[in-house]
Amino acid sequence: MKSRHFKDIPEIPYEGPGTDNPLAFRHYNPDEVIDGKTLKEHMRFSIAYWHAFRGVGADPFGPGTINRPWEKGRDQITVAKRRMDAAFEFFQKIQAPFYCFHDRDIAPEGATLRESNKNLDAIVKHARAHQKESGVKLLWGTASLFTNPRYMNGAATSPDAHVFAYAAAQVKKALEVTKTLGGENYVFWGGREGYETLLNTDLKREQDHLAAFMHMAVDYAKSIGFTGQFLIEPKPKEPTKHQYDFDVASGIAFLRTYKLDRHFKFNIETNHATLAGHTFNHEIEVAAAVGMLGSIDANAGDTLLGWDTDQFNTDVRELTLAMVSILRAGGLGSGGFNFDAKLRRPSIDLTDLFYAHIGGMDAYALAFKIARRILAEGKLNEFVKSRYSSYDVGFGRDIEKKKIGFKELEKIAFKLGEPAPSSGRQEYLENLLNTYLHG
Ligand code: XUL
Ligand code: CO
Repeated sequence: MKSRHFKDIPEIPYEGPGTDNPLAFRHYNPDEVIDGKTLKEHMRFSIAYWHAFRGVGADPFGPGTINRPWEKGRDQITVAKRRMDAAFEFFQKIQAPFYCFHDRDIAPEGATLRESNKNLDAIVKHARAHQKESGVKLLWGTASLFTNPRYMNGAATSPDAHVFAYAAAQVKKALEVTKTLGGENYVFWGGREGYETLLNTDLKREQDHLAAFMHMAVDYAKSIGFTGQFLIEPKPKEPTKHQYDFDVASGIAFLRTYKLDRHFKFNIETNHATLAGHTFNHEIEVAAAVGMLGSIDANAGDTLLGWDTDQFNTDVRELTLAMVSILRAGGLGSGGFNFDAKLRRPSIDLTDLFYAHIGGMDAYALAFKIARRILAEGKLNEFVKSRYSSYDVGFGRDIEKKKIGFKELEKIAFKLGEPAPSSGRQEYLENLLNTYLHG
């Protein structure tokens, strides 16, 4: 690998928990073999192109603060290629095996759809060469159906069929390039697929249109031989006041209503979970319960703020709980942990990009190791199992096997009298969790 854009920063080494080198991993040892797989293969970390390489630190009160040296130049395609060179250098130095993008992150939008497609083709060619050379792979692709003003009323849920058609053409192309680049998944995050006011909105028609759009995507993917996993990324609000894919539960209802559930799993984002009033862990469990846990957008919100702050997550307790659920569900399959997280506005240095990802990767790797210990020792699982053990035998088992009804249960209730309550032991379990986290 030629070191051009991050000359002062070496490949981030693993130095273990004792190191005082801030540009080293303390817990993420990519080459460590656990159960026949390296930690790199277990974690499947991915870098989000839009934050790491298109984020400039702008907010509603002021412009960007982050100026990257590779952004200088007039010709947009030349700049896009140079930016991608920097991105692949970063992916390798941070030892992330995957990246993710929206079509418009990697290539500039042109004056016409044809021109945009042409730009995309040029950059995809460049990406392909980089992927081949570096071994870095595409975790998922997606289309930006929310940035351009044409999508201000939504894309698939726009009241204007012309906008729907334009969005369809864009997703068609995005599916093609995701396939070309070997993308393992394709994500639908419904940015602007929602409404601001019901005064101007036909909610039923909009949801019908969204479902029709997804069926078209599934059909088209099949026709071109794209075998990646489709993922829905729920979010309750922002940019619209009400987003249709509110949370995992409403996503399941939507997918089942429109007979799409066979084709989709969920990409769960921590900050979206908390915006929906749930914990990260809750969303994972809801998806896992129906076999629809797909991938993770790894970030964190701020408990005091009501918007999507997309911060790097260093909360090992929260991540350990999430990891226990993910491992119990059998892992993420073709998914991974994608750092959909951005630097704070004053974090303007190149080293900040490294510190941020090192912190996130270490926190996830540590949580993974702790969760494995929790599951191996089995105390938590045993407690939960024994809490439900009355359903393993007798009439409890008959309830689960649907062999019994109200009449028989009434007889049992008369016979057994008042049930004896048993403790939920929450405080004991919280203490137990702390022994894994802090010894
Ligand atoms: C927005 C968000 C998106 C998706 C991809 O909140 O999370 O970046 O991850 O469109
Ligand atoms: Co996301």
